[in-house]
Amino acid sequence: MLKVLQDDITTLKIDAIVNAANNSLLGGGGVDGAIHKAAGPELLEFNKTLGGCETGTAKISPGFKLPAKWIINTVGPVWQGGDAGEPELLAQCYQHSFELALENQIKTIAFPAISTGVYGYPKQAAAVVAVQQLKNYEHRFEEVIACCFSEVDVEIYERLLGSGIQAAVI
Ligand code: AR6
Repeated sequence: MLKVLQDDITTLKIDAIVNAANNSLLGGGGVDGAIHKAAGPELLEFNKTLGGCETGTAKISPGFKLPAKWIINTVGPVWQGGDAGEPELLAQCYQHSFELALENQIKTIAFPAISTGVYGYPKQAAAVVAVQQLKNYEHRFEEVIACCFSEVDVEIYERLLGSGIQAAVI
């Protein structure tokens, strides 16, 4: 089941939340800062052992003090105008996060709108990529949540879902 929520992702009591991190995995602003704050300093100590993360890939950490059991850290592309492979890299963030979730028997997972804050990816364009990937994988999970921070994001996701984007065969 795929659902759109307007919420602070750090409050969700589910198997895994996805973090829109940076290549260091050592924290930052936006959703990354909120997740580190809510998970506690053990997250930083743990992530120091991970050796960073390439853009478009993902690494997993325990949720520590979060209600969520796991954090899947992924690194979205910085928007550079759209001709630098941004859509492919963004799609890979969702794909690698989902694959890591499947490897770890995760059944319920929530994603923020990766790259659409500090990294400047236009919200609508990013949501097209996100919704396509969320639909591709939803049948392999009990619950997939698009966790939006703003009402504008909720409207964009709901419009796209209503417009009938089809899942690709994977
Ligand atoms: N819950 C859900 N969504 C949130 C939350 C929250 N608590 N806080 C922010 N968002 P951003 P990026 C939304 O900037 O663009 C960090 O410094 C936000 O409104 O967090 O991928 C990292 O360390 C937006 O829709 O991530 C990197 O350096 C979305 O999350 C860099 O920012 C993503 O915004 C990554 O930039």
